[in-house]
Amino acid sequence: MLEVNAVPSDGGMDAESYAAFAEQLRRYVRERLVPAEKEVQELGRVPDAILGELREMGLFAITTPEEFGGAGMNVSQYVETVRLLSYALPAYRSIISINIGMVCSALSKSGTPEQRAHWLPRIAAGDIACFGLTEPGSGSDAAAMQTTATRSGNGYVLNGTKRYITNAPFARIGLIMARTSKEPLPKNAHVSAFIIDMDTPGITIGPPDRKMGQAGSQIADVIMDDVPIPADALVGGEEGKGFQIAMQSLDNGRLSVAAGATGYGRRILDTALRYATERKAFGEPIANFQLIQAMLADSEAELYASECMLADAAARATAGEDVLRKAAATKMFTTEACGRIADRCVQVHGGAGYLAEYEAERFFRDCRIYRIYEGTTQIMQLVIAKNMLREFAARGI
Ligand code: COS
Repeated sequence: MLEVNAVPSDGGMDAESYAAFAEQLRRYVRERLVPAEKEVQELGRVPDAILGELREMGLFAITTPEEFGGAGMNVSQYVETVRLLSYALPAYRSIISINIGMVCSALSKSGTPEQRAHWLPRIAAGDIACFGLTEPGSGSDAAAMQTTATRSGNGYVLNGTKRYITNAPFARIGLIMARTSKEPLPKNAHVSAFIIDMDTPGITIGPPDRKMGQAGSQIADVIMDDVPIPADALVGGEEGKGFQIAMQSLDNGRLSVAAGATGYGRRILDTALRYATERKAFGEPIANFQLIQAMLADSEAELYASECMLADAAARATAGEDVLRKAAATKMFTTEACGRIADRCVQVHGGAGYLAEYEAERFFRDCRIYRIYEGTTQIMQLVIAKNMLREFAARGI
């Protein structure tokens, strides 16, 4: 059973209000979101009634500063909130986290005061946002994007296609990365970030992609054909900052994916535990058998390690530390661990684990993407190693 953890309150909501919010969320997840999972999967999206409740509870505004109508949570509180939410179907995290974890964090860190005042209250009020970095020809190699933002009159014109864009079918706001220079520039300064209204003429959304798991979370192409946008859509008001802005959002997004994998991992382990105590073989519950216990114990140890890494990386980010390397390490470890836990959950279920009728099969499919999106495990390895080597070169032995 997922407990609410004590989290640092520095610079965020006061500790008592956060604890009350987290306890309310923990109950809501169990009593409302988990029972509604079947409906979300069948509908293929989070129903409007639940979206309304999430808005009502302020979940779209958890990290928005108080001056713009939000709760002003710090990174630790945000990450703990995502972990608690992720005890239920991943579609709930997807719809909240792209808004607040990626778009809101990019605007809060890098937006001009006017951009913050215009967009943050909209996100806080529940307008859904999407994050446009990946393209048909560039995923891990994000800086090789082909989408262009060409100066035109007082603004820009966007052309290109973004792919696998979570929330695109419902998004009203888009953070779109595009080239403002045809030639690649050092430090990827050919990339700029733009914050736009998704109903701008020239934008079309492809049909939702069919995928392996995470039913209820939708991804689709965003196709931009001569999309006119004003000059003040340029995030931070300066060209060339888009790659940095995207990478900073990804540091936050990677902690959110790690929180997703850790929260869902706890749900998966609880399900395996329940099944092991209910299912009988050789005249007794299979939980009595030591080889089943080994799978449960390995999963518990890995989840505990995940929870500790997540809490530590988030606390460091809350304290203002640059967590690039730790966010990558946390994303890598927690998502790989979640995959192993889901695999063991299937194994504990035996033949039933292979049937769609049991949740184990769905968990196995749902968590596979954690190791891929917002940076694959292999990209996490590169980020960790590059930064270790750089630090070593700077400090010597
Ligand atoms: N925060 C702030 N700035 C950052 C940053 C971060 N986390 N990471 C990079 N930058 C900036 C820095 O200015 C950096 O220059 P320095 O390293 O000299 O400071 C510059 O960007 C270039 O960074 P880097 O050299 O690491 O860029 P590369 O072109 O080598 O690309 C990878 C690095 C492959 C790690 C990057 O493209 C990446 O993370 N790819 C995965 C993309 C991804 O996660 N896609 C999923 C999409 S969202 S579902």
